[in-house]
Amino acid sequence: MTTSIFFKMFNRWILGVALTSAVAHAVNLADVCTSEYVKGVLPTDILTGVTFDTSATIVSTTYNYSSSSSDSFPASTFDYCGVQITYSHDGIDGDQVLLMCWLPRPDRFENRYLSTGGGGMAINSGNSSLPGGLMYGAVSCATDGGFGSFSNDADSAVLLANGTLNYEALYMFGYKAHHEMSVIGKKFTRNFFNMTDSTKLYAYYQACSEGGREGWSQIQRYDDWDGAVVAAPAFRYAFQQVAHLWSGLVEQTLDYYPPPCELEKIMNLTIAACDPLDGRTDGVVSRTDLCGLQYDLSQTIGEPYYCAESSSGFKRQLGESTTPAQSGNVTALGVAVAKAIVSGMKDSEGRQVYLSYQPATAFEDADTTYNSTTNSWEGSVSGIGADWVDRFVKLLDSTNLSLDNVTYDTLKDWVYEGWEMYNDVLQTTWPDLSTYHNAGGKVLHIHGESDPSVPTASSVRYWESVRSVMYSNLSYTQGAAALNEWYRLYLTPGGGHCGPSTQQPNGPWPQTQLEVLINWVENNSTPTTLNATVLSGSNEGQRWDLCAWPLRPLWSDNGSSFDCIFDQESINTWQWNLTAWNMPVY
Ligand SMILES: *[C@@H]1O[C@H](CO)[C@@H](O)[C@H](O)[C@H]1NC(C)=O
Ligand SMILES: *[C@@H]1O[C@H](CO)[C@@H](O)[C@H](O)[C@H]1NC(C)=O
Ligand SMILES: *[C@@H]1O[C@H](CO)[C@@H](O)[C@H](O)[C@H]1NC(C)=O
Ligand SMILES: *[C@@H]1O[C@H](CO)[C@@H](O)[C@H](O)[C@H]1NC(C)=O
Ligand SMILES: *[C@@H]1O[C@H](CO)[C@@H](O)[C@H](O)[C@H]1NC(C)=O
Ligand SMILES: *[C@@H]1O[C@H](CO)[C@@H](O)[C@H](O)[C@H]1NC(C)=O
Ligand SMILES: *[C@@H]1O[C@H](CO)[C@@H](O)[C@H](O)[C@H]1NC(C)=O
Ligand SMILES: *[C@@H]1O[C@H](CO)[C@@H](O)[C@H](O)[C@H]1NC(C)=O
Ligand SMILES: *[C@@H]1O[C@H](CO)[C@@H](O)[C@H](O)[C@H]1NC(C)=O
Ligand SMILES: *[C@@H]1O[C@H](CO)[C@@H](O)[C@H](O)[C@H]1NC(C)=O
Ligand SMILES: *[C@@H]1O[C@H](CO)[C@@H](O)[C@H](O)[C@H]1NC(C)=O
Ligand SMILES: *[C@@H]1O[C@H](CO)[C@@H](O)[C@H](O)[C@H]1NC(C)=O
Ligand SMILES: [Ca+2]
Repeated sequence: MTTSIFFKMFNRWILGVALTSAVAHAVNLADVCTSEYVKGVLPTDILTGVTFDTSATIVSTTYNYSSSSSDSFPASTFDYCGVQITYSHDGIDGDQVLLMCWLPRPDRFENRYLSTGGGGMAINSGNSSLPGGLMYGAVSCATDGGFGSFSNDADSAVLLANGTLNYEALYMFGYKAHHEMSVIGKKFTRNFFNMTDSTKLYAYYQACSEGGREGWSQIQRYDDWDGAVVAAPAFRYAFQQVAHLWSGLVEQTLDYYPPPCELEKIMNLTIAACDPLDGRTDGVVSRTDLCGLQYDLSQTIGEPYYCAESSSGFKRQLGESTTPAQSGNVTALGVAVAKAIVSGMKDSEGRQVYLSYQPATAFEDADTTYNSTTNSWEGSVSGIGADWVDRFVKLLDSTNLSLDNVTYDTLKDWVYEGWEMYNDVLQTTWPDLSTYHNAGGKVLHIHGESDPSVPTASSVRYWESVRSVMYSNLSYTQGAAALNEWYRLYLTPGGGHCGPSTQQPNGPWPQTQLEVLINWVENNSTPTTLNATVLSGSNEGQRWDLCAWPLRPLWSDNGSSFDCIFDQESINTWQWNLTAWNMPVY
């Protein structure tokens, strides 16, 4: 037996004794958080076609790091070893991918690994998602996707020149970078902590929005994780990004650019009218489906609105004019714009192209801007929608897409082009999750019911696609029950995009989502309902137990009891019939 094998076995023996006798001769963070130790445990042979630049490894120790409370995890304080890993893909000149991993103190390590993701067009959230894993004893990592640095977004890397895609960057963004990070991060974790092959390393994922899409890109292909929290995923990408342009195009087509205050008033009145429909008047519309069935936005016509003058610091610095005070009465045209937005993208023949935001949601994509030269409100183009059409559909390095001459059919064409171009890489709606499911993987899928950026119905549509594809031989109720054994979807009443909404601050948010997932995976404790809490405002700390789809919430006994009920008529409102297509839209 060679010396090194002897040492490995000896170490395992020592570790085994330490674990069973629970008298660990504690290894300090300082002992192992050194450049030499880290370089020695990098898993340099784990992936074919990948070469590590070991010498570029950066290692640093941080003590008493204090992480404040966020929407996705509570506050915590911990020590960690920060490791930046550098690797490249063989055969690509100048290629360089960075991973940032935070490793817990050895006595705080709980045999867990966590991958984290990005938002918008970013594949990471800087270091800001890493504390969410450290607090549960998980090594936590983020990737830069190979886009040049942790602060470079994918859209800055995806074009080599006008007309020429950078396919490596595209596929790294689409799904490749996350798979590589999980494979490397898990093995690195095992090596760093001297885990024996027979010791289980629990692997997790947690992210929202684009990060939610990234999560699904893995769940649809691999079995790298035991569990994943995916919130408000920006998937069905070709539809999702073009849909951001719908509100602006509705205004242009109806030739009415409502002052933001007018749409805000329509939303406020909708929230007030629909709040009690869920059985409790608490400022939260827990049943946007009942709102859509029972409230007609026309009832807001003629109601007076007022918003004081305002300005953002940014605009002030540029010496631009502030947003003036706005007052008036809600107009029939304003309501027509709001109704067209809520009824979703249609083509020129009125056929449904895509689904939309729920009633009682902010009209974020519809924001007009004030022109102080003409003293009038002008349309603006959604930045992320423009970015998508310019760079990914037209392949032009430009971000000033204009809606001039654009019609409802143009949007439909852009959806179709993007769908065909990126069906295998960014669309991210593959509905057969057998690989992940057969390996025992769990999914906790969360979506704010009043999300103004990724339509809540988008998540419902995907859950239903998975149910109908994977359990096609079962009845609706049986299929739903079978799916809920391992993939559960929770809509969060009053919730906005990746957190509580400012318009319904009494609404809850499932802050301890990762802890719930860990308990489900490691202790088989199924979250029949999902623990959520009101995170601010007058009801701060109030506990809610969120219902798993397809059950819907309803307060009874004058708002004292919160039930989860089956309501077919409400479920139907979430099932959009996309009649513009002769292809299935998963
Ligand atoms: C971390 O905080 C603890 C408790 O406040 C303190 O005892 C310890 O000295 C601190 N460690 C460092 C390295 O600052
Ligand atoms: C992320 O964490 C690492 C390790 O502590 C640190 O070196 C780096 O500066 C952090 N990045 C940012 C943007 O704070
Ligand atoms: C792993 O084992 C090595 C000895 O081979 C030891 O130096 C190191 O401290 C151990 N690492 C941990 C995290 O316990
Ligand atoms: C909408 O409601 C919010 C919260 O009550 C309030 O701050 C805002 O001024 C209202 N907007 C309008 C246009 O009335
Ligand atoms: C709004 O309606 C009220 C009556 O309800 C009317 O007195 C007022 O002039 C209207 N304001 C505007 C700006 O049209
Ligand atoms: C405001 O309107 C004027 C006149 O139509 C136009 O020239 C100018 O570009 C507009 N300003 C902005 C910021 O769009
Ligand atoms: C790429 O296309 C955009 C939009 O047409 C144009 O503004 C830009 O100058 C082009 N870039 C190059 C390098 O040709
Ligand atoms: C878009 O931006 C490019 C430069 O990036 C410029 O050449 C072009 O004129 C702009 N187009 C419009 C419609 O503003
Ligand atoms: C819109 O169409 C008109 C008439 O065909 C044309 O003159 C104009 O250049 C077009 N605008 C854009 C931005 O394509
Ligand atoms: C339905 O199909 C699944 C997957 O193919 C299979 O495991 C299950 O036994 C089938 N159930 C019935 C009732 O046929
Ligand atoms: C529910 O979540 C809150 C924080 O949002 C947490 O304080 C509480 O311990 C959790 N309850 C359970 C039973 O997990
Ligand atoms: C879609 O069609 C089905 C069957 O025709 C119907 O039950 C459902 O209500 C429709 N959904 C919507 C949102 O219109
Ligand atoms: Ca309510």
